[in-house]
Amino acid sequence: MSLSRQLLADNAALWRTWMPHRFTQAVAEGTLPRPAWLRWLAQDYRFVAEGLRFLGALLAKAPPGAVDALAQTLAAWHGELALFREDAGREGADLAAPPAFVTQAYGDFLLSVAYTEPFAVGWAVLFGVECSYNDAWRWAREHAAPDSPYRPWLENWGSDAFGAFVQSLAERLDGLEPQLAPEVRKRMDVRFAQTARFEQLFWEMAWHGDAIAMVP
Ligand code: MP5
Repeated sequence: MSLSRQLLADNAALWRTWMPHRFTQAVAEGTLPRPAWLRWLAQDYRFVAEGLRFLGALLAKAPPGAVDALAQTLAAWHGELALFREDAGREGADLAAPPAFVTQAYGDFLLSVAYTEPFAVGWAVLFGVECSYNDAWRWAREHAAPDSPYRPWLENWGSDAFGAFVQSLAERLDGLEPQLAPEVRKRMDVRFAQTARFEQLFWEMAWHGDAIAMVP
């Protein structure tokens, strides 16, 4: 089994929590509560904006063959911010809202990976970030009505074009496998599983808000 498939197989139970999550299911059904939509808009904007730093730090340690792909990804993430601003302006979402706990923690996690882990581990995390969103939004796209108001977002991450981009990330990851030291391979498992966990928690936050249930 290829490295990218192995990582996905090892985290299949977590992956299923957003295929669909209640949030993406409600997106598809057109029943998403407005506060959840506004919260997701503001928090995901923040995630992508902070994610630029992750990509920049990863770019600094990229091998020559990965520089173009990373620079293009950085430009794409940056371009995506305009889509958020457009929708937030129309919908009245507050893009200056403070980060939710998980948004802050996920961004900090990404930066820490970029600075402290070998490049290959950072690439595996990037693959996890993009593949999880592709899978979540592709599910929603396949189940949404043609005139869904969320169409720009369904196309942004759920389209075949985005799927092909994720596939290119997977292929580059698989290409790194023969040179991986066993301890780097192990770090990849750890960081990829953490990425999947952050994705799950991000959907939970988008749906429920930032409240933490107190154990009595
Ligand atoms: C992505 C995202 C995909 N926007 N938000 C989360 C929580 N996970 C993954 O990243 P990008 O930059 O939008 O492709």
